[in-house]
Amino acid sequence: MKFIHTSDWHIGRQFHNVSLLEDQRHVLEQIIQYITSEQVDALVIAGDIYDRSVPPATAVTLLDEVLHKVCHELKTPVIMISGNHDSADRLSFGARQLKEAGLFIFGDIHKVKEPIQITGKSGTAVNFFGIPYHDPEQIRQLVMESNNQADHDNTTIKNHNDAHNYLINQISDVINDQENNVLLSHCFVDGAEESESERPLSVGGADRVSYSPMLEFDYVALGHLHSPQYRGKPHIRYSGSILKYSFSEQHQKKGVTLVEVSEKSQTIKKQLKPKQTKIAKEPIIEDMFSDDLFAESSISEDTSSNADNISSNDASQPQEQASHISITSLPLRPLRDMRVLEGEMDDLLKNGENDPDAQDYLMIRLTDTHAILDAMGKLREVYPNVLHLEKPGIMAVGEKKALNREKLKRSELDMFQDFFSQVSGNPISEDQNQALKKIITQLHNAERETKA
Ligand SMILES: [Mn+2]
Repeated sequence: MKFIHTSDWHIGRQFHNVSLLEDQRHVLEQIIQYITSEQVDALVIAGDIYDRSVPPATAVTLLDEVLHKVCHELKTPVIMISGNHDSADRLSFGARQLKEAGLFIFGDIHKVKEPIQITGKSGTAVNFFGIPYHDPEQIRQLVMESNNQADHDNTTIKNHNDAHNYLINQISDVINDQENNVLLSHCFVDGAEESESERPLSVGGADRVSYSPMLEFDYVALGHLHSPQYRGKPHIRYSGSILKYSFSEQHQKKGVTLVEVSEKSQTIKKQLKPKQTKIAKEPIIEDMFSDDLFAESSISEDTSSNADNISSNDASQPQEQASHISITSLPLRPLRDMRVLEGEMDDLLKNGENDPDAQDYLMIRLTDTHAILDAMGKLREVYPNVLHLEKPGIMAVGEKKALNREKLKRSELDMFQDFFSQVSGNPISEDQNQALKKIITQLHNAERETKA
């Protein structure tokens, strides 16, 4: 049984006021092609389908087109959960009716115990459980509603980890570990690597959850983090976003994950421990993480900084990937890449003329040490999608100068001289220079008086 795991589509996202809709359409078409070429049995989307809880109409239309192609034309079921950017209620519109059409939307935390079973062309069946994004308050409410008095008395939900473990315990009650079970969850697994384009789930690190309760699943399709990576075990994995959504992601390799599930062998079944009725809550203590005991690596080759916490519960687990699960990354090629270029204006303009990827979304760091008039306009003549400009060259010069009043005056003078010569085409004359110095001094005096 084969499925594609993807997440963090963020349809409708704007980047520096530019709509990425065409870029998103471009990579979503590649996912549709992979469904055909890889003979995939299901498409799994682990949340953040939309970028906003109330997405623009164009975003809704694009998702509608994609789902029509996959569910209706390719007859491939789609299983999705809502992420922290989605409105679970809005995303779940028509969910009960859409099941008939092969679209399975998990947006309700009350229904985590109800898996969707999909049987692949190979004959192997897989149960998909979905945990939509939730905050601890929602789970506190859920516990209150619970008819189970023991639950009511003994469960305190203080943070995201408690909330997540509570829901996994609910699933543990019904799971059959002789079968293949896949979990979808939109959460921040502790120790995993952040990117700049994710919206924090809560302030101050209280949003982290432990991977260890998820070890009992044959595969965990995670969403939320935009860099492809795994935590704890290779099968507890983030596919990453479909596009780079910040310049800090320029070196990440975006793609989707192809997962092939075979029947569990008798050996694996026998190795399985008797089912735990409750999973111990493990407090997360960030300072404990010193070694990367599982030697995880992120697919993106970015170095993963922190190791996850290892509990005694984990140590008894086999360390390598289970043989009935095979995982492959399939790359997505963007319409326009996101890059950072650094250099002097003249060199950048020269290179830009012959750059086959001049349409890429660019952040440019200008290293020129003098001010340049309308630098953005000049660069956009060769690189039309320069979205952000930094001037470390000028900043560096500024930093070298001590910030006493005399020096400050000089740097203002320098700036104006650069500006003047670019506008007029001539260097500033001595008379003009004297007049300028006088004005700057007057301004500084006036400023000092207002402060005093
Ligand atoms: Mn996201």
